[in-house]
Amino acid sequence: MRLHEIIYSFFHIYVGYGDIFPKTESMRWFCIVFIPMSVGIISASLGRVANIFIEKEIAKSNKKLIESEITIEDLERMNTDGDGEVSMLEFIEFMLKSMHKVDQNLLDDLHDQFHALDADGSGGLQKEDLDLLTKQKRSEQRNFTLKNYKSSLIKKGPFRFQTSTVCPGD
Ligand SMILES: [Ca+2]
Ligand SMILES: [Ca+2]
Repeated sequence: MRLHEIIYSFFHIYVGYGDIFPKTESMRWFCIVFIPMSVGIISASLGRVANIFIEKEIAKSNKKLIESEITIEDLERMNTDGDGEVSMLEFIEFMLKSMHKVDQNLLDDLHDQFHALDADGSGGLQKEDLDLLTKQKRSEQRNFTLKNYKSSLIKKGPFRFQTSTVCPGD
């Protein structure tokens, strides 16, 4: 493998007209390994460079958002439950959405998960919620077992008593 062949392989990748191509067996094998590898490395490098610019822009935009003054309209938009004030949770959710760190679907899913865990509906998660959920789960399992037992009895058909064909007077 000669130096000019290695240089040709670069032209082969980046120009690719086919007028320059590897002639020796060893150079062909080198190209088989080198071409896919170099395409992968260059793609990854370009991706990283692009990410650096994107991250810089996002950081700049987030800094601008944090430093910006909050208006009455912002407060009204943040106050999602309409109780007249912005809670810390409402503020954080609003800022995360504005920074494109979360979307509304993810927030909705998290709200649903919280409400499902808050079994007593107190608005907070306590040990009592977990106890209540465990009891509900056991009760559901018991009902499920009972329902299965009933349906298995129904499938077997009506229950019949054995009646004697012999009359009592005989
Ligand atoms: Ca509120
Ligand atoms: Ca609770």
